[in-house]
Amino acid sequence: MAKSALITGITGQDGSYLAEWLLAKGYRVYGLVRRSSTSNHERISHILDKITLIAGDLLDQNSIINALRQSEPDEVYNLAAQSFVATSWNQPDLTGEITALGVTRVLEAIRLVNPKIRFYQASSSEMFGASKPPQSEQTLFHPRSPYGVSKVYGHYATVNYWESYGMFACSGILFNHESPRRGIEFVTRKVTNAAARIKLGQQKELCMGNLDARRDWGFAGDYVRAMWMMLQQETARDFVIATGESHSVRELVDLAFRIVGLDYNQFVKVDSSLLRPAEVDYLCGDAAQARAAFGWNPVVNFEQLVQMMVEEDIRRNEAPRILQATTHFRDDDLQRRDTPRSQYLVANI
Ligand code: NDP
Ligand code: GDR
Repeated sequence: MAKSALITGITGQDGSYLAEWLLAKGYRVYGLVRRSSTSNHERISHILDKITLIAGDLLDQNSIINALRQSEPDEVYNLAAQSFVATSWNQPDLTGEITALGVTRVLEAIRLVNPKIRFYQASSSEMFGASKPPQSEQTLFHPRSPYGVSKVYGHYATVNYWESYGMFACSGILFNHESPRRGIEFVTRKVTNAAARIKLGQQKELCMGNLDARRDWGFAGDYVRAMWMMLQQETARDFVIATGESHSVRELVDLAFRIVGLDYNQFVKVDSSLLRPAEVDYLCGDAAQARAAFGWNPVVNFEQLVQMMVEEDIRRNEAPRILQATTHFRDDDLQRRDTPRSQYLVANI
């Protein structure tokens, strides 16, 4: 019988790529989605007829238990989070509720419903924070934001359920990974979208924060493969997933503007209000253990990633604006597999 997986955070960047990957592997795919007054299924609109959405929220224990009972999954991928680091200083309480305690709620639901379910937790290189590169599974955690602190909680909650109950619970410590589906507030999309819009004459300048921060940026499509591979191992174990190459935000900006034939110095301004209260200066991951254990390697490099994102942002900004229609549906409508719910209207506004 086909395996089944439940993805929390299926409407996000990683959730959409992971759902595609699992469908291609023959899984029955379920996604936990929270209620929203407008539809937010853009990233999964092309697979809505192949997946089953279940209404629920990481803030609500019962809804997670219900989702597990309905989907009867072999594997749970906990990707849901308040994932934007900058927002975590403005909403530390909510970030902790979702990104930290939400992990306990999912683990506890699994323990109650079926402790044999395999569990993947989306841990983050933000947990390393101030620790010097290269960062590996042996590097000390020193988080620098309420988000990073919450991810450390989620990481150790996962370790604890494995140690306490022998559950197959593990974490991927993933470094930054991007794609044309990345949220517009994250630095890569903000930059590639601005480069495209400035090239097309739709924007005049780009205000940025710290240009000297360094990140190890990979392609999200490569990273979801590693999530799945981790749950196919014989024993639960945590792995760092990274490219091993680090670039500054300035290098990112320079490359994106060169791709559209422009000099970033003429358009980019530093705005001190975008600087963070505490910064993670230098991330560069060492994924040697994942390479040795299951042969994981990234396929897309930094230059190809930025090129792909700039090209897609040019295409999107050139096209007539696409508006997603607001559709109203009941929770049980969400679970019908046959009807795609996202309808798109095209308008020239
Ligand atoms: P996104 O921000 O794109 O997606 C986050 C998802 O979480 C969305 O589907 C969102 O739903 C959902 N969500 C937020 N709050 C809740 C809630 N209370 N209940 C249920 N669902 C909720 O993140 P990414 O796809 O980029 O990242 C996936 C995971 O990996 C996150 O946990 C992130 O912290 C972690 N991570 C990401 C890295 C990266 O570089 N992308 C690197 C390392 C870790 P909605 O659409 O309703 O907002
Ligand atoms: P990060 O990603 O905080 O690493 O977390 P983000 O793209 O937001 O920032 C990367 C670096 O760029 C600097 N920066 C700016 N960032 C944003 N967003 N906007 C700006 O204008 C700007 N100018 C400079 C930031 O200061 C930072 O140093 C991401 C998220 O996906 C997390 O969920 C995930 O866990 C980590 O990556 C790994």
